[in-house]
Amino acid sequence: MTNPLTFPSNFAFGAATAAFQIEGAAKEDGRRPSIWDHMCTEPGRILDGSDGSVACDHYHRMPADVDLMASLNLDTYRFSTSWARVCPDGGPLNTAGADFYSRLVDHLLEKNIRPWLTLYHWDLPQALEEKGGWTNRDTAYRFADYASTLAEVLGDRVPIWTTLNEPWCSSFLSYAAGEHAPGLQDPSAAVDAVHHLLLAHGLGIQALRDYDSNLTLGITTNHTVAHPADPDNPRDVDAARRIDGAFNRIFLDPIFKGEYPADVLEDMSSAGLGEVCRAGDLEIISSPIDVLGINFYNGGAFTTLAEDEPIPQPTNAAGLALSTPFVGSERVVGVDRHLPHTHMGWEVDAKDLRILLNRLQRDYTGPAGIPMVITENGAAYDDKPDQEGFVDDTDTRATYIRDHLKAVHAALEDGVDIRGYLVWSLLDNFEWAWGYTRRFGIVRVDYETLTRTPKASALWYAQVARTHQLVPLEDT
Ligand code: IFM
Repeated sequence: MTNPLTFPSNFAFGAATAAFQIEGAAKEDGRRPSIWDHMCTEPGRILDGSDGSVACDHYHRMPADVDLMASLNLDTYRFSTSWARVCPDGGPLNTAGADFYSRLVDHLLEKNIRPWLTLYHWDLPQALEEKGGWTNRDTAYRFADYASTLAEVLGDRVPIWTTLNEPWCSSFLSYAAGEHAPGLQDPSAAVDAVHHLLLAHGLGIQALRDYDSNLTLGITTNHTVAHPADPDNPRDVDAARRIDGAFNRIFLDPIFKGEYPADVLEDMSSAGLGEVCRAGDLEIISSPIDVLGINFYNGGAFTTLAEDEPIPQPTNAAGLALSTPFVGSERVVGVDRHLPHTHMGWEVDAKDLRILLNRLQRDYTGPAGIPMVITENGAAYDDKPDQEGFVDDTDTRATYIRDHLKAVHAALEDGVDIRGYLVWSLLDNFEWAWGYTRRFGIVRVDYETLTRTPKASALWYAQVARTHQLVPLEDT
């Protein structure tokens, strides 16, 4: 029998969540509505018609949830703060709201769990959306104020800060496709949002750096590996180039190279990418960071439809008509690679993660001399609990995580500087347009009783976190 793969002793093993997806307490202690509260009131937006008013009730169950993390041997917990709770309506500090995060951080530190804070995981205060949201340049400055305000409260105890989670989702999926809040279907709004989100990131980094130059600062971006459906077909090669541009390079080139990629500017010229960029913005956006967070779920193969082929009509989870997320051509579509799929319909191919990590180090983090951390990776499966509420997800979620950890290990052996892996997610939670119908947790949440029950994946992952070895699944 071969020895299990071993990770470095200082490699972080943890879990990630986001405020809107788990907290609930939507109207407590001065919290005001976010764009997601608003989105949930609109018919047809959320598959099961649910909302975030209770979610996992983490706001009231936080100490027990932290104890649960400790029992699973997690050394790092990545959470997001709700802007609408900390600075309601995008205004000044709401002490009662910020106190929740102060208690969370204290509890984590008591349990020797490193707090990793994400400032923006998609829940913009609705009051700011009503002034244009991310299409309004001013939102970037309000974000910097929010970053400084929260640094005054938590900067003495939180060592790692992420500005934005997955700006692709908060721009293209939110302002062009219309699947995510605020649900617009306007490519011009989306490309303006891209720029203002990047500007917010840069201003946020500067504000946090001014507060304390010793903080570890970064951003989390979600990436895909775009394969041409047929590498010998120039149309497919071009489709893959566009997807790579729209998902990967449009964010990473400004952050690491201080420029938008020329081909993406060209692809998205009809929507006006870069038109809202002012002198000095790209210097702000490329302010140095200390770590790049990578969220990875799937790669894909792409082709360009011929002129006479109809463009498929995208819909949201509930069947509502959407627009394409916009990659500079609505004719670019994904091609089925006949791989296994998760409950999200996303194909599973862990090899793509290794390819991605090598590429990102080569093109971005290597030249900048900074490490990466996998800030999200995991999978939704249609769990079937037994009578005690226990889910044996050994053959599904645990296998997915094991295979992706193998890919991370392979990338480490390739020489890629990766410092940790945070599973998405600690708990089953509100999966945006899918409501509570898709379960990503390694811990099951019974939404009737709010009872938490670690799944087989959690018990196995706890052993990996404790030993830093990829212990065989059958040993759990
Ligand atoms: O649930 C989301 C999370 O909020 C951001 N990254 C992807 C996850 C799964 O869709």
